[in-house]
Amino acid sequence: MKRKLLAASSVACLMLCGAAFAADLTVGFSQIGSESGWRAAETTVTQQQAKERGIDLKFADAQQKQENQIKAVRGFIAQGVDAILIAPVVATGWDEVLTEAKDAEIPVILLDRQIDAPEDLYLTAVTSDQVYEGKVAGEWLVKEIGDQACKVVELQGTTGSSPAINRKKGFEEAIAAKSNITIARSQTGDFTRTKGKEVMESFIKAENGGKDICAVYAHNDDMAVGAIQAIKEAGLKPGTDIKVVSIDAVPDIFLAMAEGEANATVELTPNMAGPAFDVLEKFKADGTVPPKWIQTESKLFTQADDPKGVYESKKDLGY
Ligand code: GYE
Repeated sequence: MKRKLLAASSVACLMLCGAAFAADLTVGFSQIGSESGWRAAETTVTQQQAKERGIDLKFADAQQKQENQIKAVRGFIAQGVDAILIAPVVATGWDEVLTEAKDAEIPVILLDRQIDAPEDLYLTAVTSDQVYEGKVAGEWLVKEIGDQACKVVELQGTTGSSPAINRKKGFEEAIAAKSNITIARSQTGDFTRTKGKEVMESFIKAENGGKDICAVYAHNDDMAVGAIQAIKEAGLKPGTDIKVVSIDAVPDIFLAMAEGEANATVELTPNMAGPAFDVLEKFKADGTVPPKWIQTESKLFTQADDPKGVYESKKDLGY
């Protein structure tokens, strides 16, 4: 009788324990901070995704500092979590702490930014192709401007972060063959509205009150929104006197587009955690090793794409 019960319970376990195991995962998430609307949405979506899957998510906000991220990751290792998600603020300086996670046999998944480290130090990275995003933005401008002479000012993302490095590179590649388009000024606005506005004000001052600027390329929408404000305060028309192209596709940029004040954006999904948890659950259940890079889509939106409608469809999605 006892034996039968045991046999029956192990069959039941075979069927259910896998699912229960996946449902019992504890995952640490080292988030960068909340510098942008996109970042806030990513945090919300990650929390929603964890909840839906019964994952216990330990959240740590690094307030833009890599040292805080390293501390958080060490904390997660000490707690013995089942996996760690990191949105790495900068690309370098990760080898040591990732080796510690590897030694503790805790898989690490990178979210939304890439790093310069040996690939065996993390399970996978869920990101967009950031060089491509820059290219899409640059190609849009090339088409828009034609053969007109065009001085561009660039608002870079956080210095040393993979999106800042790659979005710059992609844009430069797209305009390389066009001698009429030049990047006159380029500076970091740290992915925030406030700094985007500040830096744009200084660009405007330096470029004949903004009259010499033909377009602003911002590495994210938040900086573009800040720049739009600066352009208006200088008495110029954003979207017309100065074209505005950026990346992320957050709801607010669609409002600006609907007003004719922004011209184009490249969409970045805030749902990096969904694909990350999918592969993590498989990895934990049967050892399936995911590809090193899970690439999310990048789609161009312009004023022709019903910005008001897109705004309505996006505004409740955790932004
Ligand atoms: O585009 C920006 C941000 O890491 C790709 O980080 C991400 C970027 C995103 O805060 O808004």
